[in-house]
Amino acid sequence: MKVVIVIPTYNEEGNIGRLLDLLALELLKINGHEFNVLVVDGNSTDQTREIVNEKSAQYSFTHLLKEEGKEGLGSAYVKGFDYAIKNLGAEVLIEMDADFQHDPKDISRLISEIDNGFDCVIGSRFVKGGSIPKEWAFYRKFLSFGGSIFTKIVLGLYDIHDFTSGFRATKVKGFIDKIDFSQALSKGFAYKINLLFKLHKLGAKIKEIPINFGLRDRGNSKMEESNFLDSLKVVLLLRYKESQSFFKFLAVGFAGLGTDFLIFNLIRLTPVGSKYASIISGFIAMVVTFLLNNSWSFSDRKIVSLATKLKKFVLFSIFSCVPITFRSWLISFSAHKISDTFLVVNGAFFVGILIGLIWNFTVYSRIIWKKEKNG
Ligand SMILES: Nc1nc2c(ncn2[C@@H]2O[C@H](COP(=O)(O)OP(=O)(O)O)[C@@H](O)[C@H]2O)c(=O)[nH]1
Ligand SMILES: [Mg+2]
Repeated sequence: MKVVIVIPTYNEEGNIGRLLDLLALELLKINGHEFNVLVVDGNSTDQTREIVNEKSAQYSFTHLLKEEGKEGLGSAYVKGFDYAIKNLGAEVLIEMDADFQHDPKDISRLISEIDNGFDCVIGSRFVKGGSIPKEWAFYRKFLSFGGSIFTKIVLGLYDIHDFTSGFRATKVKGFIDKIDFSQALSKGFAYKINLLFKLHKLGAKIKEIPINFGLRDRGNSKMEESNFLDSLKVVLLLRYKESQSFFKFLAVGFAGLGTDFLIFNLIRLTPVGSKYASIISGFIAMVVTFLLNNSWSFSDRKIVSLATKLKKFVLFSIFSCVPITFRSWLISFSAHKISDTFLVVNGAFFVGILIGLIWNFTVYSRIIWKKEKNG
């Protein structure tokens, strides 16, 4: 396969030349793949570019992509991926730092897991056998490890341990090429969480292999102070976007209840009477919630044609009656079997509402507004 190792740099004159020398030796040892190295330089003010140019005269696998300025790690990778796919025919992309915190010897281990059929392989610091530098100050260890635990819980990705590792290999076809990078939530370091989350959503088979994350060899860290807040923002935004349909569905539910109540009381006062008023208001509320869910809560999977709309509305109405019927049964059952008191009956009422919410949301999102695969 054609593998491109993308290395972003900013003022790495002390490291990049030696890293390319080492890569030249290491890559020779890996059989069956064609390697290129793409250095994406954020307009370094030191000799980084000159050194990369010299090395590319020496090693034909070395390429330099020049950015106009230092625009963040995420930006550098997006440009690098794009260039690697279009100009170097990349089938697998490797993300790697220039400062020897990632051991070039581990590249063969990343690649062999790709060969084993995985779509994304993470050089992980937080699985058995992996490590972060013991020299790191406590707060840095805490932020790094705690950040991954936090991300894992908030995003519900319990099988991933290291969300921000900068050392990963990912297949292009079906994965990187399916991602719309213009929608990325961060231009900085937090793009890593964003990208991994999207790969997971695309169904990528993800494997973590342990790495010992070293100390930076020369030069200083190029990371911005704002990384922590930026990562927090990305994690929370991803969560919100994931659950957006649910929050909107709740709001629509309330709007439906309000409509029902209002129309019921308006019609009740006319000669129609209470009994028919509740049937009419219930039906109108059903139509309103259906239309609001269609154009708002599930707008990404909107039903457009009239025929499908009618068909789905009938389904919607039938399914929506299930929790209402279940709730009345639960209330009368509890009243008979336990006791007909305020607490028991209202307890049953709320349990019924809760189960109804879960039922309705599941049916709406899985059946009525079902997501089309690869759509
Ligand atoms: N092109 C580009 N490279 C960057 C930028 N920020 C960091 N880098 C490079 O990305 C890699 C990781 O950054 P580093 O400073 O080592 O991060 P740390 O290990 O978290 O302290 C290094 O090779 C940096 O030179 C940037 O804004 N643009
Ligand atoms: Mg580093």
